[in-house]
Amino acid sequence: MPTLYHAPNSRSSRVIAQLMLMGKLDAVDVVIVEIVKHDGSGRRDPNNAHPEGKVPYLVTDEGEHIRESAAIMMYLDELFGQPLSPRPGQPGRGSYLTWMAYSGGVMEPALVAHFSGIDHPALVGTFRTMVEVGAQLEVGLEGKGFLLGDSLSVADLLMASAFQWAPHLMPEIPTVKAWVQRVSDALDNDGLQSFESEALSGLEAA
Ligand SMILES: N[C@@H](CCC(=O)N[C@@H](CS)C(=O)NCC(=O)O)C(=O)O
Repeated sequence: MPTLYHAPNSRSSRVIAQLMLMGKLDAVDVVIVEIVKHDGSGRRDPNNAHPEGKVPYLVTDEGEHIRESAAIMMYLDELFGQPLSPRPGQPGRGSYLTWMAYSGGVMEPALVAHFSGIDHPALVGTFRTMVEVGAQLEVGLEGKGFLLGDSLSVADLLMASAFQWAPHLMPEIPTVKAWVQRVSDALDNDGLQSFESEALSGLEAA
């Protein structure tokens, strides 16, 4: 069974949401760990196998170690029969890969620069800003319910998660806001919330 290192209410929560959606939460050993938060609270958990103490982190049955949300989410989707992404050669595959890479390669740096209040020419030159991210999402969602068309994919889970946890960073674009809501509606929010509460209680009791 793969092992997922997870901290409640963090970037690894989107992996839990994905596993719930696929009905595969029981097929993964979830190790709940603490992390150091931006405000300095928390701690680096010795139980976390991630070399920098981050989450999410996945160790596969073959003993491979996978870091970065996009890689972990793609791996789990593929491991469980690819219910949430187009296979190679299928329509939407290129778009899927694009959004998965764009999430960590462009959106995350732009998002962090935005909420940190950093406006440096090198950052803007390399990643652009949240204005361009919003515009890309608006174009990508034109005439579609989800990023790849009518059905939800891992790309939606990954890309929308940033705005689910930080609604104040959501672009003021009706199409984008409606899509984030659609993605939220597709998730088992009650299930996720009770999983996270239980995980938090476990950490507090330890
Ligand atoms: N790009 C990485 C970011 C991972 C990341 O920064 N996770 C945060 C949790 S939201 C973390 O583990 N922080 C603890 C730390 O930086 O020590 C991913 O998406 O997997």
